[in-house]
Amino acid sequence: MSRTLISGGTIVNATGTNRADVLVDGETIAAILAPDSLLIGKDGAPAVDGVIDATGKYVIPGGIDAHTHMEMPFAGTTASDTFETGTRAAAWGGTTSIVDFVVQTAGQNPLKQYELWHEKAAGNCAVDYGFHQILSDVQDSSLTAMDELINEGVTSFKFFMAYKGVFLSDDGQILRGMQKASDNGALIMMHAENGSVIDVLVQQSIQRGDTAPYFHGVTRPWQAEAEATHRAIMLADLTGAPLYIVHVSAKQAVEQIAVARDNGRNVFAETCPQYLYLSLEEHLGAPGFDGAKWVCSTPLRSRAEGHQEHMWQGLRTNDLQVVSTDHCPFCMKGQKEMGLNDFSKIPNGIGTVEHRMDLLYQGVVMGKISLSRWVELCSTTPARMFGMYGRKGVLQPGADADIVVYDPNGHTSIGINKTHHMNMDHSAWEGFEVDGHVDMVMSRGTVLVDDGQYFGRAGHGQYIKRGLSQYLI
Ligand code: DUC
Ligand code: ZN
Ligand code: ZN
Repeated sequence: MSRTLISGGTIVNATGTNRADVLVDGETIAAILAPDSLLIGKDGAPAVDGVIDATGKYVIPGGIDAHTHMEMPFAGTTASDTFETGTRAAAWGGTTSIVDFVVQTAGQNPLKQYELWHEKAAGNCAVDYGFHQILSDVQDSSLTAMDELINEGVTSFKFFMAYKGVFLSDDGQILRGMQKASDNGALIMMHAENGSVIDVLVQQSIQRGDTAPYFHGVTRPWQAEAEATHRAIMLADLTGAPLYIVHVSAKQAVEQIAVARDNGRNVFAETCPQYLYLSLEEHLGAPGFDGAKWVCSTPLRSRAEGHQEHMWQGLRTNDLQVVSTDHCPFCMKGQKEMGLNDFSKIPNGIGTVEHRMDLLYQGVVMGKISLSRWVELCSTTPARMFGMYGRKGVLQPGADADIVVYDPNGHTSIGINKTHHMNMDHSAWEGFEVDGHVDMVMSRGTVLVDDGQYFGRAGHGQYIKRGLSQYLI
């Protein structure tokens, strides 16, 4: 088996940083070595097959994006990244594992859907992948299927409090799912927005003639998110199920989560880069139909109301524990433009899987989070939260050699004609110029990206059979 030394860098784990070399043997990390301590061969070179020079750079565990929707059927179309294109873009950006969502809608058998998602992903992924299951049709057979799916490594289940007629489960159905989870150890993930309220506001807005993308944000107000977040927390409390709120964007929702955690409840939450940087005013409110690029749910929030700064604060204080992307890309042409005269017909979603590591690194540059916290939010906690830690999310002997060499002195220009590999005809991040650069990406010992060149292949990525969340007792 081939041995590679990553030498001269500063290792960053969630627990701290230190100057050390990483010895990779085959697919795993064999040792973390004091700098330059590896035995030298007869020819004077280190006794390894290859050396990657990481001098002056950070060596971090590969990113884990725990919330993606590759080729997801949604709103009469399909997310534009396939497992092939989306995981390739992930690799370019230093993300070496994704957890994608199997979709069950009314009348569908979750186990059949799980098999279908395997068919979509197998042989196509550049990086490793796991699955969560969306349950939209809660009935006895779906609840029984939860047990079987857990045995398959699908240990987290997403419910929706919005999207009536498509994904929405009512409170009784959610309660039943949570009761099951409190028995079998599954983690309940929640899309927390009050769908009934939103549906009325949307209808009224369209009737008034307020049809532009901006009104997508106006008709999904923070109250709808905060109320649903509170309700989800109460339902979870009633059942004892652990709860993970996805894509939090409203500061009032964070407040609900913080109170629950302070009261000792098993409540966790993620936010996404779009809620840290983008806003209702500047992006959803862009001239003409441009705002459609940023139609996603939960929506971008008002900067004047301070939601973005509050998300950063939540990441710093651990009221929020994970940063995922909710990667769900749609092209403007033929997809977003379906809602040209009616924002409610714009497919919801933004593509970010490629840029999450860079965008969050700006938190370090701006002094909002530490280096270790960056790694914790983007890799270590996702691994622990979703039952992958030890193998993923940490640089330690025995772990998969999923490693990124990150250059803090590098620079990354984001945009459709620049560092963009996602299958989209635009970028939600066009024009972002950021400090730092993903120099080298290794997945299970194989170099996927090095110095601006791609060496990965569809089919390298393997299914991750996940365990139960390591945050549960
Ligand atoms: N939100 C999105 O923006 N897209 C897909 C589903 C979701 O919850
Ligand atoms: Zn959602
Ligand atoms: Zn999502």
